[in-house]
Amino acid sequence: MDSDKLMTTAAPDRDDPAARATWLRAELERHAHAYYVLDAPTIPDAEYDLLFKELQGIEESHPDLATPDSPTQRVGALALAQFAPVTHAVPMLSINNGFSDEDIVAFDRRVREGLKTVDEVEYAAELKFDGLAINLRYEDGVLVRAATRGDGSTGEDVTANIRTMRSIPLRLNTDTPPRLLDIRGEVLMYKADFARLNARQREAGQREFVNPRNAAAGSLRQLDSRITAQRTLRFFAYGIGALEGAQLPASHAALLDWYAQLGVTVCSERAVLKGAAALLAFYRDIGQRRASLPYDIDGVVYKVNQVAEQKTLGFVSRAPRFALAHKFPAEEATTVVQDIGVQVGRTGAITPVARLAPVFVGGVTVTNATLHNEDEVRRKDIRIGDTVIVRRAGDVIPEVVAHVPERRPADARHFVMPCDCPVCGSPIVRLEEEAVARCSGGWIKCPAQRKGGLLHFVSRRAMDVEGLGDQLVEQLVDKHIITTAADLYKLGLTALVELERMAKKSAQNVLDALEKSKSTTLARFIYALGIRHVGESTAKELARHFGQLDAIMQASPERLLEVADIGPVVARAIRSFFDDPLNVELVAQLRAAGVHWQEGEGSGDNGERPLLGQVFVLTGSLPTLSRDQAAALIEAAGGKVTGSVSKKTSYVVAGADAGSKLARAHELGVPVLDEDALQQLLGQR
Ligand code: 5U1
Repeated sequence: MDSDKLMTTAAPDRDDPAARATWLRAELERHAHAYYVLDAPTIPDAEYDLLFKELQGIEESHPDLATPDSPTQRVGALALAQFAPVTHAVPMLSINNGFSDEDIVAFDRRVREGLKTVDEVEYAAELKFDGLAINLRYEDGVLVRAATRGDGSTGEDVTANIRTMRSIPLRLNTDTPPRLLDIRGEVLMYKADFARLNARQREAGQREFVNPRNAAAGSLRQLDSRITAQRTLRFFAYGIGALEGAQLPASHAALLDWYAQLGVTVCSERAVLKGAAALLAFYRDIGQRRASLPYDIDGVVYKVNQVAEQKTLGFVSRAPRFALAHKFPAEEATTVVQDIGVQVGRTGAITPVARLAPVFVGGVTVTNATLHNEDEVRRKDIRIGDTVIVRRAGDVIPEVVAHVPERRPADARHFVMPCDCPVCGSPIVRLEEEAVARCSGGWIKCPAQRKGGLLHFVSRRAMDVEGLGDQLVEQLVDKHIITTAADLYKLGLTALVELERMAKKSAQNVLDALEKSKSTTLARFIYALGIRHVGESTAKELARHFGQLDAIMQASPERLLEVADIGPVVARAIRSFFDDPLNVELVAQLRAAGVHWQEGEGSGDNGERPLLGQVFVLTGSLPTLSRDQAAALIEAAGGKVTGSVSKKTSYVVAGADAGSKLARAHELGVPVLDEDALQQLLGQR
């Protein structure tokens, strides 16, 4: 591609469809080339989808403007010259997208019309992986070629690289292999492998990857397959191309089961469902668990399950009529950095924050995104004025992922870390061994640290004081009504009702919540203290090991090191917290205010943990326990709670309205417990 194809021209008005269509084609071509060929995306997928839809709309309403070379008429972009081209025996098609419930209902209606039926249609539902589509060719059961999708007709030969992937069998697990089998699916990188790879890249002073998809693409399209071999890539099969010498299974679900028998990985997050309502329930269930899946997905896919019905429905120009990708709100979007400010955390950590032109991402409008720390700003080279890719995945704080080099204005400005805390004016210091700069004021001097500490203390997983939010804490600190967490328990109705937006009823609710919070657990109390490096699970381990607060407060670093998961840094942080007389005084005041918990005998070791090694999945509403309570009981007994059902799941605990997880448990033969059975299991302790 010549370099002037990389230039952007100004967008013509929408009221000039001919010029607009020409411009859209050039834009889409340019972005597709960057995405498919260069692995250097210039816009997020969602923006690309919008441009594509707009062009499709123009061509539909003005058929005379449609051209044979339009991106709507073909799939993807050209293959790179360095890899040998491979012509796919059966083209690798694309898939149509749906975004709203209405799109899914309309898809289901079209399918029923196409099949001339009023009955509910059977669909196979699965995940839409955010990776790279690949064709694996097996001849007489032996892997002979692997090719990327390329433009759908011709891809690139990546056999040498694919062979390095342990998850892909070099020979199919059967004595009667088909003469020819083209297996289609996605190569991707797990989020944890991506984080590890980027850490290695950073240590080696090499370029980091923007996201797991780019890392997977970069790894697969290495000319030196020894580099690919060092990267952990995975494969999930979801389709078929050519097949000779075997009977095609009668349904999509049966095809995937066959693949699994042949030793080819298929994802367990799939279901056979009837009708549009069940598809929407599947979408919502996966959407809720999206952030906890080990890999990135950008939606779910519905396919008419019966192959005979798929054949009846056939294809439109670039995609089958029997399938639809139901996309999630994009987790990445581009916007402009208007300024870079700093935020002071509860430990005094100074976090640079990008102030953004408002952008809709991950289902909400985002105006601030974290830049983590000074080194990150330098490493990612983010400047004021840059156009950046912002990511908001699940409930995670939005972050700036990367800047778009081609959109950097000439007057973009560097971020400068301030010398003094913007909140209390104390000097900002950065210890040599730390990545983070901190306000040196401590909570005594710095209201920001005080507010952060108090908000942490009252948070749901700590003392769980309902109704004490940001604005109330802000007022209480700014008006010097409280300084420490112990002061919270001295609050009275008179002080509270004088605050802004605080009616008598709400004030009484806050006081009731504070009173209720006094009865807590040792683990919650330790976590609430906000000791550096002591998160929820370390607090639980400390409570379990020592059983009593005084024992923790007096423990030497050596004794602390005996606790599971505690290393020298954490041990030192705990010791230095309790060496500070102000903290000892705080604990005494909290106890004097009536904060209490059941003290017990510490196990002194890893204790009796009857559910150790057992993996639980919770689904539906249990009659008496909330999910958090059930999870806490399981964890206290040594069990682990995860979000999805697999062969590794020991038990599924199901309540009312349990959804696809229960179906999956039955499918895999995983034992299902109700709340009573769970209590019995716990009661055996
Ligand atoms: N899971 C899945 N992803 N995916 C992507 N199935 C699937 N099928 C596709 C694509 C592009 O295409 C076929 C429907 C042709």
